[in-house]
Amino acid sequence: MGFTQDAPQLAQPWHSDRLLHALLDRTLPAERRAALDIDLAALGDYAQMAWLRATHSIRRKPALTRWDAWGQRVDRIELTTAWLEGPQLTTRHAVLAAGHTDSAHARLEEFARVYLYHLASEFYTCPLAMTDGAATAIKAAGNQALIDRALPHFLSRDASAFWLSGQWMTENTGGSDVGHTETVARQNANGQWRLHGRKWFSSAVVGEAALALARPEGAGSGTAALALFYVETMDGEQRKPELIIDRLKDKLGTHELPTAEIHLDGLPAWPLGELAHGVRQVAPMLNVTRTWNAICAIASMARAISLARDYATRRQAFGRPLIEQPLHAQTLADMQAEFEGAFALAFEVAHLLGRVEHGVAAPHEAALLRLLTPLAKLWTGKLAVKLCSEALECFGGAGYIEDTGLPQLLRDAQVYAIWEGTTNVLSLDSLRALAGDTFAALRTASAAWLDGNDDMHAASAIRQTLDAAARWLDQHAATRDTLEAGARGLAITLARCASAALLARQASWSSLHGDQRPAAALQRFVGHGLNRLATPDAGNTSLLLG
Ligand code: MFK
Repeated sequence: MGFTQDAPQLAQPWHSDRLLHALLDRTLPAERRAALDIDLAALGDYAQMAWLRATHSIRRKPALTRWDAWGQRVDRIELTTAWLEGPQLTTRHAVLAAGHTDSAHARLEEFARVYLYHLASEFYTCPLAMTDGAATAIKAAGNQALIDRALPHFLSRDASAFWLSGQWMTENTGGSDVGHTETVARQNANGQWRLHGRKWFSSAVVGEAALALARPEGAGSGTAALALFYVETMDGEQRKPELIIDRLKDKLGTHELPTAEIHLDGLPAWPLGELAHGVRQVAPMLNVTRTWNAICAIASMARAISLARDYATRRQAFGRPLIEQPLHAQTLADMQAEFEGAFALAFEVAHLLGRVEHGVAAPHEAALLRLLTPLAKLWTGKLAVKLCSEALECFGGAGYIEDTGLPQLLRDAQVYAIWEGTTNVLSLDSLRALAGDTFAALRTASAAWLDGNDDMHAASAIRQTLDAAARWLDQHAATRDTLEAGARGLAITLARCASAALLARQASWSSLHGDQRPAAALQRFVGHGLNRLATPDAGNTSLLLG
């Protein structure tokens, strides 16, 4: 046989991840940092094994069997191997439990695990994210009965006691505009609430519980009249008959994730709090799942770059390895710099979440967290698609071939920009977050992150871009349509400024420890430009769309 090309090899994701090591070394007290090693090493081993397993086996999808041979409705879903391994693995390594321990570092320690585990999980992280979000929303509601009932299961370190929770919001009437929710909650004479309606995207239908938005019978229309309910889906081993799975979705990616369309036909439900303002009550859940989204998006970028970089050392073209080809090296370095910015932002959101939840945040940090959460979600979602697409090109034609395992990276990455709110929905949410003095919080934080960094060019570019963004906001504050039309440019500009300032903070620390690579990433990231502000021309838009 003639020439055969070496396949890309995945280095052990924890041992080879200099960014995650540097972040945890910088941030965590020594004893907490050391205690993390066992779980992170095990999750890294699992990730490496799962990549090998996936590239050596035929990919499977979950299958729904609705009726058994004797005519009994069963709605049984067969899951893929990684999903079957999920409960054992994640409870053993405390993936969710770690985020709810009594420490300001809890969320950082949780999301370090999520980052390493995500791709191996085949998006079992999706229902995990919702379970984490449900635990957070139930705590925020202060509903003691539900805290006692559900949290020991959601946060269990024992697979046999573990429950997954869903997040049932989306309906085909409303989509992102959940104010159009048609699911109705009816209360019977005994005081028991029951839900009746149809949920259009249920990503954790195999779970044991869910939080669902519904309109109490007789309540008015719109968002404020919705209430948030807790439901359980199982009677022992059997799914409750009031929960009917209509079908599994046929999706572009995330094939292993059994996303379902469901009917609720009187499913018993318990309100989390007041029988209104359900979106306000579910917001803590949304902000947690959006953080998961950002961390999982950077995990996809890390995987794509790791494989592309390894391949560049193995593949010879035009007389030398790809990594020695100037344009190929340039492309990889550009990807690396963008990824490092996104990594810094996503993990800052995770760490801030822990600090705010444990009451140790500085006064401006709660507002900062509120703003950075949608910014991180929307920008990392877009960037994951771009970098995974670029990574596939790094393999030439092989990147387009299914059984290399590479196309799945791109297909799956597309979901980060869509679920949990599209880029535009999140851009509008960042406008909501900018109400009040949130912009000042970003300035205060950026100044602190830049403190001690000697890259004057980067510091000045960040300050100038923040000034330009503040002027843009002032200029358009009174014209809502212009503000909304430019919201994406504003959001990405702020995300890039925050990321650059965070990169500067990491670069200062790493330089002191002899590593100049974060400083190089900062220089290159700023070189790509921070300012994405655009002042929309409404006349031009309507001409083009006319
Ligand atoms: C592997 C990664 C893991 C990821 C898991 C993925 C699971 C995927 C499954 C899904 O895709 S689930 C569906 C996801 N759907 C969405 O994310 C909904 C998208 N729509 C929005 O985000 C809308 O902005 C939203 C429905 C939240 C609000 O729209 P409205 O109807 O215009 O509500 P309004 O009146 O602006 O806000 C209601 C209240 O919520 C307000 O508070 P008040 O009642 O006190 O005035 C808002 O301030 C508050 N609020 C809204 N968003 C908030 C928030 N508060 C805090 N944080 C937020 N993000």
